[in-house]
Amino acid sequence: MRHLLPFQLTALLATLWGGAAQAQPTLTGTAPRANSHNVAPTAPITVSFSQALSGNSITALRVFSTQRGGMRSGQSGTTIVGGNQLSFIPPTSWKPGETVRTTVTTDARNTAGQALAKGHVFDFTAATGGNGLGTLTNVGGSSFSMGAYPNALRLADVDGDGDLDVLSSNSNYYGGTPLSVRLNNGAGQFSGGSEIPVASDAQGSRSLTVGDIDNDGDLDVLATDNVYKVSVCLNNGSGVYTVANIMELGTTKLTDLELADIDADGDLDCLMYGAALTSSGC
Ligand SMILES: [Ca+2]
Ligand SMILES: [Ca+2]
Ligand SMILES: [Ca+2]
Repeated sequence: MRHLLPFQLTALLATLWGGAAQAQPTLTGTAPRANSHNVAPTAPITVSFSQALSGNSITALRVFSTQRGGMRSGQSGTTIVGGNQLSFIPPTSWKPGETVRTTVTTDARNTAGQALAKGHVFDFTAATGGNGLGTLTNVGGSSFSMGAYPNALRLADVDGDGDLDVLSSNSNYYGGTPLSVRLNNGAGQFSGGSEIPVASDAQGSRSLTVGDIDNDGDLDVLATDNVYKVSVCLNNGSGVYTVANIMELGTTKLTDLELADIDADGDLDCLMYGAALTSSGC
């Protein structure tokens, strides 16, 4: 039998080591950290990985505002790859107290083309202003009309002008319209008479949620009736909504719903609850 000399063995091991498959990249940290509160209004989002990323990994970072601009990344701001970090720099401040939802998808790849093993989702909350003591002061203000008997309210900048507008799901015991939108003039005064004919039963619309479900940079609306229907309303960017779809979920007697990227693939999914728990992709 022929024996390998020591230098020959060393060369063989080096060859084997050099040919071994590189591990997939892993996510090692985020800034802001998941579930952080009091995040600075203009804070960038930075995700760190175990390896340097390829340049086309910029599509892996998806940033969803719940109050302004909907899908921020890819629509506004700048996403950059730098070594083992992927960052998003917002062009406008986060809204005070808003929840920002972030997904890192498996589009993140190392320079050898290997994908992140699994997607990752994290949220943070932007800092609020004021004195931070929870003291509210009545400064007067004006009243305004929504549809009759609102069941639920949401604040979001639906027309993209930088101020928060208001939406309500309404009962329609007396024939009112089930979903109302009122626009802010920037000074906290609301006007307009936009009424959206979402699906409703005898008790109107029970609840609503806001998110950018078509990834075009504006905030869309999902609204439930009181039984089993969910209306999908798409925004034209100016706060004008069209009912694009009505989902029928069976006899679940819906109570509330929420949008979040449940499967970490970069789009918002919808979780609804009522008499029975039902989840559905949007
Ligand atoms: Ca607005
Ligand atoms: Ca949208
Ligand atoms: Ca998803």
